[in-house]
Amino acid sequence: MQTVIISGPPGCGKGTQAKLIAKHLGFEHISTGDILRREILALTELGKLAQAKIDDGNFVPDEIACEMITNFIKNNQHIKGMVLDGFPRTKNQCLEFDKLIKLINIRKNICVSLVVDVNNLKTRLLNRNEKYNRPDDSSIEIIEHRLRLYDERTKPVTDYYLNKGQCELVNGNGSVNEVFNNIKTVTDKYMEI
Ligand code: B4P
Repeated sequence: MQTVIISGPPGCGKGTQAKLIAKHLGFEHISTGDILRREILALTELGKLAQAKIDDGNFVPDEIACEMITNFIKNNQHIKGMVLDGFPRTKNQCLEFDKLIKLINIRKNICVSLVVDVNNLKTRLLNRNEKYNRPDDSSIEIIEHRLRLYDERTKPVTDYYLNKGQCELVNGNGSVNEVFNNIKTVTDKYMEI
């Protein structure tokens, strides 16, 4: 199996691009954010626990995020590859994922880290709020909190993979199509398709 991690700050287009790149590579797309939002809608125990965290712009505990990915992999052992959208989100999640990589023999793993100007991020999230009304996009205070959390806890994910020589920074400021082409150049270099 091969994996592509799409990382970057909230609103950088992780979800938008992960779907497109998964289709391009013939890989499965897995978004921890989407799974959590589905659990919230279904009013499950996990959903109740996740709701308060997500709505306030915070992360769910690392163990929960790791368990979601482990379960997905257990149930999808024979797929060609997966595009991870929103995971790993902390250094701890990177370390846990490394254990999984060894366990299930993931041959190739590359992190694509999207770089987007902060004003662009804020505009995109406020626009998304008008369309989808997501509580975590509902005020500039929550958005700024999420951006701070990114700097403190998720930027180290990019640094972790940069240090391992497994990460490329990609300009995420252009149109959806331009950004897709930027990512495609990277994945087509590293992945066997
Ligand atoms: P996510 O679902 O990952 O969402 P996000 O970071 O807010 O957005 P994303 O970057 O995917 O942006 P999108 O493509 O939608 O996380 C939500 C929450 O879940 C987290 O805050 C956290 O609480 C929790 N969570 C998830 N995973 C976790 C984990 N592993 N551990 C702990 N907690 C976890 O794009 C944003 C908007 O911009 C969209 O409206 C889109 O249409 C627009 N857009 C995209 N690309 C554009 C472009 N090129 N130009 C203009 N607009 C664009």
